[in-house]
Amino acid sequence: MPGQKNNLVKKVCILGDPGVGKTSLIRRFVLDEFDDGYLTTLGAKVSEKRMTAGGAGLTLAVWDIAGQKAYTAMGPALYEGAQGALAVCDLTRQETFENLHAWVRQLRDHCPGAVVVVVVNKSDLGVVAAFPVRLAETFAASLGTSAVLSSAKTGANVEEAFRLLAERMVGGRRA
Ligand code: G3D
Ligand code: MG
Repeated sequence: MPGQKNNLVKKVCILGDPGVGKTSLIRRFVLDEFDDGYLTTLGAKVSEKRMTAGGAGLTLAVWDIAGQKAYTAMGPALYEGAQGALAVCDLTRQETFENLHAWVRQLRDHCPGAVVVVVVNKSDLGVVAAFPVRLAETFAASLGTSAVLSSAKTGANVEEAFRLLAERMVGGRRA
């Protein structure tokens, strides 16, 4: 069917502890395409963004965790049908990196095939880094994926993180 290739919709979740910058990253990425649809019963907010990846048009349905929820509080609805996730931590708080293991484990329990990209956010605060970025890179490598150092504040590497995720979901290739 003509155009079908351009109608791919991929569900992606933005995971990570409260305050790491999940909502800020989505706002930065989605810009004027921000969708205020609020699924209060599911505790999540969904924004849509059209983009091109791997030569094909696709729509990312980006699921943000509403409120200040820890991984222990997330139910299966967040993860159901997810094909990818950004696992986000905060460069200035080491525990947010430690907790990424639990976030990714929970995602994998529900969606074993989901593609993950590790995001170390708040790179603009690098002078007060609480752990070496190398640790996140090693963790990402153990998952067969990559780590991206981003700043939702300056915009650095935000588009790149989503693009890397989209390309890996579409192409199925290891990046
Ligand atoms: P969350 O959705 O993961 O809970 P938010 O996180 O997006 O709400 O961000 C939490 C706080 O971190 C916000 O500050 C936000 O402005 C800040 N923040 C997010 N990303 C960055 C970044 O890249 N750099 C810096 N310096 N700050 C960032 P407030 O003060 O509103 O709590
Ligand atoms: Mg938020």
